[in-house]
Amino acid sequence: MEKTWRWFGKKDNITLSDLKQIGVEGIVTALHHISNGEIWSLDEILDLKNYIEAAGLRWSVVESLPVSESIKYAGADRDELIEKYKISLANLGKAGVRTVCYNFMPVIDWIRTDLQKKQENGTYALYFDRVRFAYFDLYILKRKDAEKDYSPEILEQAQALDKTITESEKDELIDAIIVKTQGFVNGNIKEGDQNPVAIFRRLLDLYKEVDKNQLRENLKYFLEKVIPTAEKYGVNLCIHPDDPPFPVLGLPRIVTNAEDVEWFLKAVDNPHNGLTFCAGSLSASLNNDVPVMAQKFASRTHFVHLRSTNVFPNGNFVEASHLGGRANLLELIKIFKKYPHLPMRIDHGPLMLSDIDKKYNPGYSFLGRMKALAEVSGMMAAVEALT
Ligand code: DNO
Repeated sequence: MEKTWRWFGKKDNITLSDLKQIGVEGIVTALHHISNGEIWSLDEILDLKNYIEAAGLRWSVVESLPVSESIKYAGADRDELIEKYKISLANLGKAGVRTVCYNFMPVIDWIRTDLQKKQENGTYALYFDRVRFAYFDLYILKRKDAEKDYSPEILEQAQALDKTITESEKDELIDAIIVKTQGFVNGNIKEGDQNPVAIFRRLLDLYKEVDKNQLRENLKYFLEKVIPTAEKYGVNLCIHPDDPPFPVLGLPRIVTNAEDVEWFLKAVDNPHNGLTFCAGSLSASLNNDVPVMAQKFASRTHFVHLRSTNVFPNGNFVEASHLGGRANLLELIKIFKKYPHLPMRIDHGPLMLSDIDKKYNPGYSFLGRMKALAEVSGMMAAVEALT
């Protein structure tokens, strides 16, 4: 696998020469300044590509070329947006940037309730707490009929939380779930937006009539239109699994388990229609055996995210060390070893040491990811030598 790193563009405080020093080979990035739904011009793509190459690196993967909400819920302007998406894909192919990650999760890109959960060793990890999430849904969002989606125990614990939670803790929860995790990945809500909860409610409303089958149809419709362009320009598209891989906020989910991936790969059975194998996302469901899934889908995997989680008996999960947790990265490295050019990035890392006050995007601090890259590089070297 090729060692890549998610870099947020020229404004990222982590520079390309920093990355060169720590053994990164390829860059994962996006034209973050272009709004969702707008065309990525060849000039803009080439400008960034040349900048990356001048530092002795290559632009290996686009993460993400975002899919507009209207394509996901089949809004009136979806065909127009799909045409723009095809132009961006063609421009990427012409520029020689040939791996493109995206996701098809309605409204919200990825979800955590706690962005700095203190760990026993003093570092901080990203965390998902079922009660705090239910609290957000029931007491902050006040989603209609939400109580039907939770067990009596969770409802009771959420009610208890309501008695103790402070206003600033509520704001922190809103910030974690729908603001800080979203803006930097070209999501729907950014820091500074007024009344994010109201924006979020309006977005959820767009999916009132969309169930899982309808979402699958909308994805298939999109793929049938874009895959021929991807094929023509030699681009590999790779969908990112849903994070977390279980139902949230009454929204349909699209890629959560092996059955979903099988459906997806068959829906448009073309090698350019592939998967981002995000080990961390998939590992957060106890129903997923991550190495078994990797074995099954390796040949249609175009991009790998290495990360792991620990899932607790109550369903809460925490991001684990890259050497531990239930994703089993060592096994994954053995499986993906067959593909020397397959881009792999370290996904998230612990927040630690002098990075704590540096305000990196959640999950994307420098030292924690550098440590994880060193651990993964060690595992890769051992697998190479011993198998
Ligand atoms: C968060 C990531 C997501 C993911 C995008 C892919 O750290 O898992 O932002 O990269 O959803 O489209």
